[in-house]
Amino acid sequence: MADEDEIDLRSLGDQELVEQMWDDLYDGLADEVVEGTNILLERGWTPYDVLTKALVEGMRIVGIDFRDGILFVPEVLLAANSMKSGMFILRPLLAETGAPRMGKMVIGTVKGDIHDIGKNLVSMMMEGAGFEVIDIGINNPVESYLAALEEHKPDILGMSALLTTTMPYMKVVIDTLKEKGIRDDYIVMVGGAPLNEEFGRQVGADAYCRDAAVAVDMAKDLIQRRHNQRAPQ
Ligand code: B1M
Repeated sequence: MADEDEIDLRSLGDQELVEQMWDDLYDGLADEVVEGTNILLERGWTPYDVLTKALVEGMRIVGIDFRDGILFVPEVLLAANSMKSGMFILRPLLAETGAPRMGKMVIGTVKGDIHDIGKNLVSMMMEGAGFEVIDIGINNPVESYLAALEEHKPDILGMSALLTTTMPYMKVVIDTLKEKGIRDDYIVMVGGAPLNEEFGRQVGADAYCRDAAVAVDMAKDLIQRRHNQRAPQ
């Protein structure tokens, strides 16, 4: 009986398929999200379009119902895992642009915060744009950031936060860099849904990034400016 109810994703037009993928992501159906991702790629969609129009938009819808108390943590976790299954397919495709090496970034989600989808997406897009990315994961205390900076000597430190309760921790990290006299050794970029430009300025970051595409543009721009500043006149 269940088989009869199953939708043949290949029989759907592009828009219908994308909308079905939003539903499948909402329902946490990872296999279906993977199949939809593959079908769109076979139809010539760019990995970036699949990512933004199918997966990110699907997660935006999940976010609304989570906020409104229609979905709860277990369901949202399943949705997040489905999204990650789709991202797993897109990651190598986004990374294989053959772009020249642009610089190095250490990125992590701040202490107290376990949201990682946005951070992972930024990592993928940065890799695709030619950056080397060291992802130190979630729930990072200042010590983890310091250790990663010391070990990898990146050009950029990226921090992500999705909770209003965890975003102030970015200031703790930046203030610690200042205390140690190493703040200006790095470009500091911050992002996450509850942040904005004003917050970025207040905590002393070099840039607030609304999304992953903006993060890439900002990173390129700031690296270029640094090169120009350091070039002999
Ligand atoms: Co959480 N959660 N969650 N959650 N969750 C939010 C953030 C929330 C807004 C939902 C809501 O109420 N509408 C709300 C926060 C409210 C607030 O702070 N005011 C919330 C809450 C309350 C919670 C819990 C407290 C729930 C609970 O336990 N009762 C709990 C907290 C756990 C913790 O961290 N300690 C919790 C747990 C979870 C799950 C584990 C179930 C799951 C996370 C799974 C995972 O990440 N592996 C989850 C999810 C999935 C969400 C929502 C639905 C989706 C987040 C997401 O992945 N978005 C989210 C609702 C929402 O954001 N609308 C919500 C998609 C992603 C692509 O977007 O992360 O914004 P985003 O990233 C973007 C940009 O922000 C930017 O680029 C990205 C790509 O374009 N960006 C950067 C992000 N980081 C960047 C870093 C950069 C640059 C750009 O560095 C340079």
